[in-house]
Amino acid sequence: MTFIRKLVLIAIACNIFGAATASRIAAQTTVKTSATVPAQSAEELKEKRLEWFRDARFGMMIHWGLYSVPAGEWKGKPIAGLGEWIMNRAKIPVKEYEQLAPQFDPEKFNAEEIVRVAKNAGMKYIVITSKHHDGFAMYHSTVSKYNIYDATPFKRDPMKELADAANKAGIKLCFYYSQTQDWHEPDAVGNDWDFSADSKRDFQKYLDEKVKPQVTELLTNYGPIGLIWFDTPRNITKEQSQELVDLVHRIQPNTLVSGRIGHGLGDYDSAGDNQISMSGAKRIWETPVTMNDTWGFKKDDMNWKPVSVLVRQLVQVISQGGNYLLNVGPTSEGLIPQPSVERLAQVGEWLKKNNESVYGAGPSPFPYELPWGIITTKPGKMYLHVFYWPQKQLTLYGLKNKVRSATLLADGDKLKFSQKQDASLDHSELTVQLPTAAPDKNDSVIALDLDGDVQVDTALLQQPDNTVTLPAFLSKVHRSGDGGLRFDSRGVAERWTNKDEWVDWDFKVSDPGTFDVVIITSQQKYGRDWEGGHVVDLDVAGQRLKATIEDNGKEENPANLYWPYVISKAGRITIDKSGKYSLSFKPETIKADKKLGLTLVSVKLVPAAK
Ligand code: FHN
Repeated sequence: MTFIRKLVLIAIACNIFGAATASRIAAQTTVKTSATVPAQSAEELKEKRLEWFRDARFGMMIHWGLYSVPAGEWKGKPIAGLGEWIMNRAKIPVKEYEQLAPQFDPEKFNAEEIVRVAKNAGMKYIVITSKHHDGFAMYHSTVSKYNIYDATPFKRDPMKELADAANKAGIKLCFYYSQTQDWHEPDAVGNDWDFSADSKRDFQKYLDEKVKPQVTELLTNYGPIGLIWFDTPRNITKEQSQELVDLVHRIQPNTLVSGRIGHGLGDYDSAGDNQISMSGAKRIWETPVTMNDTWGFKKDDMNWKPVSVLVRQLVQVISQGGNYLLNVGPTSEGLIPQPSVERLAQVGEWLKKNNESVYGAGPSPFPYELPWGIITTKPGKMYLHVFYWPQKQLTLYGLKNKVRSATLLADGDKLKFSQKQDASLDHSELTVQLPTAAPDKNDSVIALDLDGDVQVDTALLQQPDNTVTLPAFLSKVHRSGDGGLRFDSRGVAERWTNKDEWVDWDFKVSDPGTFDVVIITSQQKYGRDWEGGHVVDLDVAGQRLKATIEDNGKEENPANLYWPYVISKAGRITIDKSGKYSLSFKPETIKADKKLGLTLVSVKLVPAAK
């Protein structure tokens, strides 16, 4: 920041905050930025601020703002899309949208009750919209009168009330803040219906005059803040993202900055909305998830996810080393919708019985999911989360440890088990005897007590149901030129438009036979878009197949509900002997009329029906 800009900022601050705040900001601007802090201590500071976040695992996101008043309907018409996007979707002029403020009087807002619901669900932090893209501050801001205290009849500061309640309950309070999109401001991003797209915008002015002073208020007036959840980086430059990161860390060195600050400058990675990673993420990460289809309240959105899906997603995120941030959208009265309250209570019930397998638990030692579910770990312990309860017994391949005991976590019942090793194939097998009915319809957890730290065969193994699944994220990618193929935050290969890029895998077969080869691709984005017609060549254990990617049926994945998988049949092959094999997958032609190209979730070898 230039000296002149600092002076301007201080002058502006004098006008809008009064002298005390201005001198505080002036003092802050003279503190060294992180660029001058030695690299090691910056890393140490980051590790320190990540401590609570690593343990938290489960948080509540709250999208609450003026948009809860129209609740998805404008001038008698339902507006498609997300509830909090109504101003943008219906192109509501600023002056009209502002008229929602006098109608917003959320008298039933009860911070203690919200915190109680979160705590009872097992959540450890709350991230609430202090300002979403509509630009309306949900706290008493002195930067702009466009805030809940000054512009509504409510005349309370809900963020202050939440800060007090969260503090009392030992829950971390965190603020969502939309740093680029602000449809109320002519210099910000997003509103091209009031302020024409080609009108001159001074984004830096908006950053200096609204964003930075408001973020300063949020970090100054509400006690310790766990993190600032910046969102939609859009056009922000790396320097501007860095300015915000530095501002946050300067005021509260222990406050985290979300991955969506942009340019990889966040303290942790944010997955795409509702995207649950199936691949081992390298950095600490978090995924935000809606409980129905919207974030902000919409009166006609009744598409509530069942508790089984919420539990499964939570466990899946944890088994990949991430945090699960589950959203609620309170009404204009300030109430969390009842279907959300009920689901959170049930997730909390499940967690109370199975918390040992969640909090403090590490990721699965296997790089892939298993046919019946997924795994979390602790030193000397493995937790089998069984979503699909097998008949009579559950078999696990590849565990090298000796198992000392197998216990149903929810009721402490001991289960019988046996183990076998085939040294010639380097193949190990554990079989656990099961009661007929699943003890928990959402997720029954079997705790294995092991003879030491978990050790497994991480090669791609044929599974006890005899299928071989080769996930795209575990393939070796052969790049060509600049390449385009990348993996989205689910672990699905996308942007594959260059036919010279190809992938292959090595895998182990323990039970040979005849297999149908199936290619799983994925619909993309919320538009459920998909492009087929690509021709691919496969070499499977030395046998050649040519296949066209076409829609031969769908497969739903409860962890990633919004992107159904598309099944394409590629043909049949036979493997005569157990052993190690490889499969290569090479595009011959890729159709990219919609610019989506080829996607790839996995290639599967499924035992052929006899
Ligand atoms: O545009 C926003 C959306 O309204 C919502 O806040 C989500 C939550 O992750 N973030 C943005 C879209 O990714």
